[in-house]
Amino acid sequence: MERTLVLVKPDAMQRSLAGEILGRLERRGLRMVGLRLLKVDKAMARTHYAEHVGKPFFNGLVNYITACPIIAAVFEGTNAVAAARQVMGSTRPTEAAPGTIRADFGLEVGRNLVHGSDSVASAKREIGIFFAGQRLPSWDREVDPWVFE
Ligand code: IDP
Ligand code: MG
Repeated sequence: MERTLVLVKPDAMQRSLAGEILGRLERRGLRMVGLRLLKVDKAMARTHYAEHVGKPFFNGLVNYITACPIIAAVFEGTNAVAAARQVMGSTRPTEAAPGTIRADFGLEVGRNLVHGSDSVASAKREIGIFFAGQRLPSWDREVDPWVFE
């Protein structure tokens, strides 16, 4: 069982696509185990995107991710890291496969709607940034959704 960090980025929030995006990941079979609405500050953005420091798009990326409240979610499931990125599609929306979030809702790499951790190690690091000190709940006692006791 893996966990991955998903961000519904500001363009998706402003376009009211949060439910659509979380819904696609949910319907794939990934389980939500963490959920937060927050406004990312510049320091948090720089920490989260540390691997991109010095790249030409870095300042734009920080301005983008800090623009308005976003949703941070942790999804859990078999190969959750790869499964979430598969639902999202390639970084550049015009190279993403039809049926993926990035292809279906956008064109611009700088407005690609969603973030997903790129490895188990990245997921661990990023969940630590967005859910610091929080105990994520477990799904170990599910009820039968069709039975009322
Ligand atoms: P990923 O989000 O698919 O993992 P990364 O290469 O890690 O892609 O890049 C992080 C984010 O930085 C992208 O999702 C996108 O928002 C932004 N980004 C990446 N490359 C460019 C670019 O060439 N121009 C503008 N923004 C970019
Ligand atoms: Mg990345």
